[in-house]
Amino acid sequence: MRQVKTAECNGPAEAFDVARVREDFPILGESVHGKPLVYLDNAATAQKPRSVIERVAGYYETENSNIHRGVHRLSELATRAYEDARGAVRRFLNAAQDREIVFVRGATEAINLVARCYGGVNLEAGDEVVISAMEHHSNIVPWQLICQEKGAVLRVIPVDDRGDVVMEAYHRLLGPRTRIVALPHVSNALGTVNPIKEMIADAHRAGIPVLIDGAQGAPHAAVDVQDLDCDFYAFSSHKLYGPTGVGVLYGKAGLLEAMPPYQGGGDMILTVSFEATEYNALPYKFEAGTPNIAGVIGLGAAVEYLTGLGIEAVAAHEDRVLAYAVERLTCVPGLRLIGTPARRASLVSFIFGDVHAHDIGTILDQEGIAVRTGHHCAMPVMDRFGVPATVRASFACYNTEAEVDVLAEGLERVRRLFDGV
Ligand code: 7TS
Repeated sequence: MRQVKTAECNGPAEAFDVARVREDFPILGESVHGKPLVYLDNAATAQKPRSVIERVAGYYETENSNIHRGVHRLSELATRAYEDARGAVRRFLNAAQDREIVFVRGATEAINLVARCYGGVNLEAGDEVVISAMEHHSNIVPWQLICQEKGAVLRVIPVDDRGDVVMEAYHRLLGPRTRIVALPHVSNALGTVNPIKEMIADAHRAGIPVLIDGAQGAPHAAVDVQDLDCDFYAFSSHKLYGPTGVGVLYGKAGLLEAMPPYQGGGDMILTVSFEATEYNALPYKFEAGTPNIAGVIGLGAAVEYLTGLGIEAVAAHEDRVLAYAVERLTCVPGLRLIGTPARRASLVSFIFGDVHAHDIGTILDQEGIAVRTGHHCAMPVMDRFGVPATVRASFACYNTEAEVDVLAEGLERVRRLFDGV
């Protein structure tokens, strides 16, 4: 991720062979309506490389067993593979300890866990939770729920016309009643990369912990939770080339230790009697019940895949494609970008004349192009920019400038069908 000021179209990076990367993803060979698939909906979910697909299949074929409880061989294998994935995620985030990595169902569950277990014990009537005006609903509603329960107040950092948070307003919102700040690393609706390191430091100066919603961040940038010094970092496996139904909550050990469990059940206990239950150590205290074992192991393979490509190389490649997309789309008459932030990553959102986003998406689909249309689960962002919906093209390691050209040509087809737009 870097400053996107001028577009560059330098052709393939020396260090990054996108044609070879594409061969790792079987689905990219598919046709849609007789056209080669152009998959530009990666912010919703990324495609899976063969190594992830084969790892999940291999688990079911040779290791399938429940974890942590068995003395038999298969259970040992499955447990080792599951815990190895935790180690891979720890290294990926540069967390200090494996026990700071909690496997959950996804970013949504990670945020709900923190809202309920941290917010549940730290919020009182009149306390404040600070979020931004560019949140995905999953970093709004969990906080609304806990605020309503506790009589606490949700405070919202405004976003300027470019789609950047207004830092002076943020600083004003950090007050004596602020108990937690929750921010997106990257906006799923605007593509804004927030200055999270600076914002975390600002909150910490006031003694306030920070949760980063990294659903759109972790797949596109090297994340070092110790360097960022964030208190919590949440992301989903499926946006990072891994399986659905699994995600990660990173939390500083001290904070996780002090929080009550999220759910009760097997594996999260040491001893149970009808009088009292002693909870298990981290991270198991937060992993009640049989987890998504195959999903976690698949996530481990996805992290290894991305690390093998080199997250910096992937980010540089994506930035190049993104800069080209911004330049190309800016030249399309009648097209208006929604969000022109100082730093952008991985996606562009736009409207095109007065054609409804869904119509655009349907016409593009006929050309084999997958984009997302709608409010992107970020209705307050749509309100802020006065639009009901946008078209969003979002990029991953396997996308190319040639695919951006196909998108631009698809938009010309929209123009012809809608009589000049
Ligand atoms: N936070 C952000 C910033 C997101 O973009 C998403 C999903 C989530 C949280 C929730 O992730 P989940 O895996 O738990 O559902 N965003 C999108 C999207 O933009 N289109 O589909 C899902």
